Amino acid sequence: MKRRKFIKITSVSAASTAVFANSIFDFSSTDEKRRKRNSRYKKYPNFCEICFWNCAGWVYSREDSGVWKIEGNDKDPNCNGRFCPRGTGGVGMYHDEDRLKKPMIRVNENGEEKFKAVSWDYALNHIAEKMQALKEAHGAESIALFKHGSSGKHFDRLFKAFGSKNTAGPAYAQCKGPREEAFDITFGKALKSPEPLDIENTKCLVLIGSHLGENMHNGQVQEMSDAIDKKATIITVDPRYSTAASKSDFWLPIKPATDLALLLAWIHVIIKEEKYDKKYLDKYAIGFEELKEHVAEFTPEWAADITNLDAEVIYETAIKMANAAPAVIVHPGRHVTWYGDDTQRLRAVAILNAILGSYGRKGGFYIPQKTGLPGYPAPAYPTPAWTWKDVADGKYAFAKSSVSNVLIEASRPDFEGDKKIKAWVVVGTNLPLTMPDTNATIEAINNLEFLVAVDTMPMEITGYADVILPECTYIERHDNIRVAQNRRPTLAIRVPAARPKYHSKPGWWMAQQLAIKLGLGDYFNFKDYEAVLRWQLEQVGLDYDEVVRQGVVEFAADEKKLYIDSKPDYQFKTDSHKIELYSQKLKDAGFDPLPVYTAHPEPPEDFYRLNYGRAPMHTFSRTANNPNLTDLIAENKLWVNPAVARKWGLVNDEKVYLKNQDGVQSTFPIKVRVTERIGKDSVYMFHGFGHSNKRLSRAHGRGISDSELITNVKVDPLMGGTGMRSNFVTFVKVNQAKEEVES
Ligand SMILES: Nc1nc2c(c(=O)[nH]1)N[C@H]1C(S)=C(S)[C@@H](COP(=O)(O)OP(=O)(O)OC[C@H]3O[C@@H](n4cnc5c(=O)[nH]c(N)nc54)[C@H](O)[C@@H]3O)O[C@H]1N2
Ligand SMILES: Nc1nc2c(c(=O)[nH]1)N[C@H]1C(S)=C(S)[C@@H](COP(=O)(O)OP(=O)(O)OC[C@H]3O[C@@H](n4cnc5c(=O)[nH]c(N)nc54)[C@H](O)[C@@H]3O)O[C@H]1N2
Ligand code: SF4
Ligand SMILES: [Mo]
Repeated sequence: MKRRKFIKITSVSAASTAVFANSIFDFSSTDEKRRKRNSRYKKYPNFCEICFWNCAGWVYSREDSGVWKIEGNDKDPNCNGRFCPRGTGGVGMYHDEDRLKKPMIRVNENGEEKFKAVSWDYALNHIAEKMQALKEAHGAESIALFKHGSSGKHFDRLFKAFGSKNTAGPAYAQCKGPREEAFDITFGKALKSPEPLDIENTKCLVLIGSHLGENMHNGQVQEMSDAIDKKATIITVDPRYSTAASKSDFWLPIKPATDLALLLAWIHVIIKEEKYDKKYLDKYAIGFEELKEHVAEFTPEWAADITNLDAEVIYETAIKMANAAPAVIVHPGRHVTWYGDDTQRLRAVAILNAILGSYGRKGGFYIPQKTGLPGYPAPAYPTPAWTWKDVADGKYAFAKSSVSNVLIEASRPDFEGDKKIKAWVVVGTNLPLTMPDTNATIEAINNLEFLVAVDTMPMEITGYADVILPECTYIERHDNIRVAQNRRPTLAIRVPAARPKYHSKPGWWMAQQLAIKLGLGDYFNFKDYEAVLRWQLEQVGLDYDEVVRQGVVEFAADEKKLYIDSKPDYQFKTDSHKIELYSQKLKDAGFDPLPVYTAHPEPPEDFYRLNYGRAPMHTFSRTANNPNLTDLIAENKLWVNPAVARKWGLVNDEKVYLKNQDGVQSTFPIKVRVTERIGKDSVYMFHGFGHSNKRLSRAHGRGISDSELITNVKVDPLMGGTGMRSNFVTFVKVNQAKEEVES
């Protein structure tokens, strides 16, 4: 596959990308010069941990001068040899002088709480003793593990051995959970990551709030860029004029929270005009007649009233999709926890794709291919007495993964159930900025008996910990082999390119040492992680050293398996073995078997809906202090429509505080950016800023954290996802805030 340029973000950030690239890599030099310079460094295979696309690449490093750069591996289908700016800036995570350096424990000296540096042995003994005592007093289940990213897997093993399955991450109930369940209900299979979207071959791509280009899902952004070159129709539905909207043939500036009405109207048009894939549905689907009847009344005119879109545009875009079918993708999105009825909205997305016949078809959704590796041997794991499901007590029956917010509920002082969570181990997730309603998270934390944070940086979560364990970065450690789904199966390996800086250690080592101290060493019966990887690869006939030389191992793809056309007897993994347009399963559980639009509250007068999204040059809160990336964007700004700015007398770069519908005011102020790209009913900001940990020298106090203003959380009754977009804010001018403090 050829290398492609990324879609330029905006003229400003594109220019800064160029500056950034030149300053680190000297892209301007000739290939010959680069080859010479590269040859002075040793290259080590890795896969990027700056986001969960996990692109495979090479880290260039030298014993004397340390880590120099990281770049994509040409053989990797997740990145095709190109990293995004965050990925190339990833070396900044290694170099960041604010990194956690030593294990620390919270002590109380003369009435003052402080962190004290301790030895690894001391810190780990302390944790093991606490875990053992909690297990004896309340059961192993009373300790929860919150995790995100590669290191979480090592602690997962520890927790299974210890006897707690109360492990959860934000990548489900705060992210793609509703989508996974909607696709599972409809097609019998969750989409997983990278999403198997055949954007490369599509003739029509519909983005509903997926802000590709700002959301830098590497391979998808590259394929979208290609699709645009190949004149595919791009339809973007977003209340904000996003980067994707600016590259689209149709931009539908929908009224926020009304997407389900649009989706139902699109289904209506395609059925009414008999543009659906009749042959495909006859063969593969059930419930078409019920669907047809259900959407009969959802005309474009009906939806136009609700969505503030033109009925003609709704009609025209439906026909465009149908004419491209089956080479059409109504993008399922990723961060989809918006309004609490998200699984139903994503059901409508799944149904729309189904009637277009795009699932399992060229230019639509391909059937991903993946290989496996045997797990490293371990004794049988004990069965916990209870899990999050018992806490939820029948709620969220459609959740197939653990729901983080349920475990947080069970940690709160006002939790009345008998299955209480008493302690957390938090690995690679910054819960105060990640979970909606920061204050509620902190209340839960304050009620804990014990909190361990495993992180690379001093973050909000580490500030609340009793013990902080400094992990080395992905550049300095081994981890599990990446087994990614894609058009062809691949494996990618991560090996250390440098010794861990300071006194940091890899996550696998911490989990192993804790296991030994807890008498669970049999579950971690290996010398080091290299030995684990050697063993695993050997089982499938691969040689570790050769895999390290290649970085990525590709397996032959079975082209026939990619699309279902070549398998006439294809069976879906639903109960009926068919695509379930109408869901009896939902009906039996007391939910709408077909998606129904319900109106969501609107902002009161002088309030604006709080909209948020991705900073192209950052990943959540994890990169906010990265020296390479703060060079590009150091803080978030508040997008305000010019009419709203006029009304409030706001000007560009003026700082304001925000106050939400529940009276919660932001800790820091944010600079205003007056722009036509956001409507009059909303304001917009990047998520991941507004850090309150003073040890983040570049990120502290820069911008606002959206999470603290998201106090109205609409939980999805099907699977527990936390809808975060029903919050409204108003402006508090800086001098007004001062007056309030003084009076
Ligand atoms: N308000 C709001 N909340 C959101 C979102 C939003 O858009 N707005 N997005 C949601 C989504 S989609 C997701 S997926 C989640 C993401 O939520 P998180 O995964 O919690 O994301 P981060 O805020 O980046 O926190 C990651 C933490 O891991 C640490 N870290 C980075 N690398 C390593 C490592 O190698 N080892 C260890 N041990 N730690 C490491 C970082 O320093 C940081 O503290 O947030 C969700 N929450
Ligand atoms: N640069 C960068 N890229 C990332 C990440 C990152 O941190 N940084 N994180 C990654 C992760 S884990 C995830 S989950 C994905 C998330 O990426 P997406 O799934 O694309 O994210 P969302 O936050 O759902 O989408 C934000 C967009 O939704 C629009 N929007 C807001 N309200 C509505 C509405 O009511 N209707 C419609 N139609 N649109 C609306 C916003 O204006 C914004 O453009 O990004 C991934 N990519
Ligand atoms: S998309 Fe960018 S940040 Fe994410 S894994 Fe790939 S290179 Fe890293
Ligand atoms: Mo996510």
